[in-house]
Amino acid sequence: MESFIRTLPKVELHVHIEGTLEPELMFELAQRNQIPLPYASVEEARAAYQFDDLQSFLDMYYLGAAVLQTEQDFYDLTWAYLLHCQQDHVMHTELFFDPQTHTERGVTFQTVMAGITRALADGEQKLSISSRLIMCFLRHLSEDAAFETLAQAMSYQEYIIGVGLDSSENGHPPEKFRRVFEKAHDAGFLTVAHAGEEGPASHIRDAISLLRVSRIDHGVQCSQDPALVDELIRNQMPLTVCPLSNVKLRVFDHMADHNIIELLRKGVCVTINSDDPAYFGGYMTDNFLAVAEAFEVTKEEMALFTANAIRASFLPDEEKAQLQ
Ligand code: ES4
Ligand code: ZN
Repeated sequence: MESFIRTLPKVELHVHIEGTLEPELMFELAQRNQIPLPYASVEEARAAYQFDDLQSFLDMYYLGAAVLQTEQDFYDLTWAYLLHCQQDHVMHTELFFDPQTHTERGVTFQTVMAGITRALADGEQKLSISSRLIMCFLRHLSEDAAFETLAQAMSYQEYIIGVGLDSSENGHPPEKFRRVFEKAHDAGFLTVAHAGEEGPASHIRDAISLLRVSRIDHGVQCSQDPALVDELIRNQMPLTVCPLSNVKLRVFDHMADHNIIELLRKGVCVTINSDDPAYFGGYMTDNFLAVAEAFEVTKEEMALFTANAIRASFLPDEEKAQLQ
């Protein structure tokens, strides 16, 4: 099973590029840009990655992202992630980026876009890894700030396939961004949203009905509402589940308590993803292995995660067919 999983072709649909910043690169960029870090060493940074919940992680994630300043920094970050994709047999990836994390610090939207898209173009050319980019609004910031960010994205529609919603879920329901998502839809963006990670199942229902999402990011709290699970099965609404993330952020106490295999066997279109691999202890292969170790699963079931991810991807049908 282990060697089967290592070479299994994979598709990633839920990864925050800022969450792929390994401590080694964080220190290199901190030095390059003269940014102070609260850690004395790479080892000390890694040791600090113990979280009680989503917010305790987000505080550290925004702190780490502060070392990202130049176009080259965003290139280096994205290229390092793509090398992990190559190692893990990831054929296609759909990445999130959080422009507000950077524009709030005075780094321009253009700087962020230029660095990420240059690396993704190299990934396509040199590594044959296809990709799409999804821009996330930080839900702890205002509706107005999201509208401003959407306005900036309008000039980059060639590079941004959709918009999403991330950061602190509790206290910031989908409803807060209904009008922003309406405008994004009108402009031709696809939409996704983090929902039912820590927050209630009602956030999943509201993301579907109010934000008209094509996928739910996480969505594991759907089990609180059996009628919702039935609807997810009927509609084949994809869930981009992140197993190691959910254990690190204490959504589930142990991997054996996770509901991903139960949902898969019921017929929900669940996928496996890495979320913030530099902080949660692993990339795609590590997430697949963690699931296979915690449950008695067949190779067919593990391959079904890839088949689901191909189906749930934002690629045109011809390109989906080529991945199968
Ligand atoms: C995130 Cl795990 C998670 N949840 C919500 N927002 C995020 N941003 C980066 N990682
Ligand atoms: Zn996420």
